[in-house]
Amino acid sequence: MAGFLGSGKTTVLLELARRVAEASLTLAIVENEIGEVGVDGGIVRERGLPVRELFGGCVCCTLQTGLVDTLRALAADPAPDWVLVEPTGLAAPADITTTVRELMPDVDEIRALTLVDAERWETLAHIVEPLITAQIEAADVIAITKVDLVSDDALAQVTAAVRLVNTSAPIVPVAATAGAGVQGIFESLIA
Ligand SMILES: Nc1nc2c(ncn2[C@@H]2O[C@H](COP(=O)(O)OP(=O)(O)OP(=O)(O)O)[C@@H](O)[C@H]2O)c(=O)[nH]1
Ligand SMILES: [Mg+2]
Repeated sequence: MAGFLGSGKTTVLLELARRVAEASLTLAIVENEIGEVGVDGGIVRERGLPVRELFGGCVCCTLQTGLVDTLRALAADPAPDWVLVEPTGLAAPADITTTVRELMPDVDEIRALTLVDAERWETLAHIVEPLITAQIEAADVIAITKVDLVSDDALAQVTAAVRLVNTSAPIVPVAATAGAGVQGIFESLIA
């Protein structure tokens, strides 16, 4: 799962976790925390979900071996059907999927879900364009989040801009605080 800081990753992750459980699939969550305190890990744990936290860097670069070690430990525990990984908002998902693919050949499927913040698209697409572009390019599924906060025109503009960068991934509009659209993400991920 990728998406800039504050784009809605934890919110979507919790909603996705519910759907995974409803489908009678087992799940583990890995949170890559910024700083010393496990903010998102705490939120996930409060919901009664199993979570492991990785501190002190980003799983897309300095913590790649930490992520693989954590995934190996999960796989032995016994292996869950799904592992949802929330990296930091600065992560490039291609680096993560390449590493896991190379070092963990037993993992059946790896899907990159990228979140694009509709409300802050104009701002972020300018300020951090290379990062946002890399996140969208690497995505197997793209969720445009916070659509409840923008007009239909603005949503159409973001969708068109995202489609130019990634011509094939499904694009799902989402208002995750209300749970809307998350079923579409789940279905696209398992398709
Ligand atoms: N209105 C609205 N707010 C949302 C939506 N999704 C997330 N938010 C809000 O956006 C803020 C950030 O959401 P998070 O889920 O914490 O985002 P994140 O990407 O995990 O953030 P970091 O882990 O800090 O990078 C929170 O205040 C959420 O309640 C949405 O679909 N609609
Ligand atoms: Mg988060």
